[in-house]
Amino acid sequence: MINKILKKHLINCEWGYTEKPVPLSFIRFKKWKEVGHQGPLSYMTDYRYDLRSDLRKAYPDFKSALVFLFPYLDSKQLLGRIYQNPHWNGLKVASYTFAYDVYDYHYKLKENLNSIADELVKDDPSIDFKLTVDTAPILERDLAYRAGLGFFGDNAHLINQNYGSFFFIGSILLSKQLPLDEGIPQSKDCGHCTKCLIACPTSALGEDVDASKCVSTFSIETFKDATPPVGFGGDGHIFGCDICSEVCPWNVLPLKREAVRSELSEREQKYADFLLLRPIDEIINELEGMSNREYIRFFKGTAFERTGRLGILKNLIHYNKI
Ligand code: B12
Ligand code: SF4
Ligand code: SF4
Repeated sequence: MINKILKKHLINCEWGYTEKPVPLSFIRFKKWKEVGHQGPLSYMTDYRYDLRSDLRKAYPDFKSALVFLFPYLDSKQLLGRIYQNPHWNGLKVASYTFAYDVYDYHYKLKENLNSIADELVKDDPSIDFKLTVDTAPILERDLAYRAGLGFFGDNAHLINQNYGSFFFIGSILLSKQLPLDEGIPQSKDCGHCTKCLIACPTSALGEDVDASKCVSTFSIETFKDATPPVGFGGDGHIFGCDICSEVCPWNVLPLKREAVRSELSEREQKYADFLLLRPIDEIINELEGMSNREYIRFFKGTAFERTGRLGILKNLIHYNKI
């Protein structure tokens, strides 16, 4: 039954199953916090820090989890095409922002997970569940690792042998065990490669990710003016950063397999036109002339809503200074 439900709802998605509530890498998270690598991400170290040590702290009824990988290789390819447009202004955005027709993945994944969970409940009304996509205080990469969905690369990503690392992780935590085999955690398979460590523009990668240096932290998680990490903007990324995934050999084949679309949808065109296909000064002028409310209206439901007008403006102004 469960296999039937999953087959019906998931095209092009890998999933795994685990009954283990305790992360295998909490000690790494602890070290990360101790050396201050959370930088300004206070939500990682406040009262929610300890909740990440055991899934039962965030969801006391936990008995098992279905974990899903949702690839966004198509938006990576699409942005690659946009960057070849003769009007491209040299700016880059993380490819997850253009996934799901430029709708925020949090909503899209939850819709998808909800429809699966609803069918599980129909099948067994006594089952309770909780959906988790990014924001819950759990170590999601570790959960996917426990579900046998990949290994940890030196870029800290969970890497899946079929899909590489351009995917989101979303899960359904359940109050019952299911008649499924548990995934088996996979050992690291980076060989002698050090590409991501060398390519990171801000030297944020080492034993872990120093979030205070990561371009993503500055450009997506910092809403007011701040000093950018040394190396910011060098390659054009002004909203998130794809570099440590882009250079990873595990992404070469999955990207090659992905068909490249020639037409952009109306929404893709709208946001590409605004951010990527006109002079940067023009964007800055328009953002400066907008009210915060107008910005939110324009970017409603997209990943760009997160930083607000001032957050993205700060990224562009710092980019223009380099
Ligand atoms: C905070 C956060 C960030 C912060 C901090 C990043 C970080 N690495 O911690 C910032 C804003 C910088 C960020 C950036 C990005 N993020 Co982010 N982020 C998160 C969040 C909310 C928490 C991550 C966390 O717990 N960090 C704590 C540190 C210590 O954990 P970590 O770096 O992931 O390292 C773990 C593993 O690598 C592991 N590990 C490493 N080596 C080894 C070896 C062994 C043997 C073992 C057992 C474990 C192990 O141990 C660590 C602890 O679990 C998660 C969602 C979630 N709730 O989990 C998304 C999440 C990790 N991010 C995600 C994405 C897509 C990104 C970006 C690619 C976005 C972008 N394009 O800009 C970048 C990539 C940066 C990078 N190299 O990690 C995805 C990752 C998908 C994947 N394939 O792994 C997640 C899971 C969101 C989601 N639901 O899809 N992110
Ligand atoms: S996302 Fe960019 S800045 Fe952050 S660790 Fe990866 S390469 Fe470095
Ligand atoms: S780029 Fe190389 S070292 Fe980095 S995660 Fe990929 S395989 Fe591992």
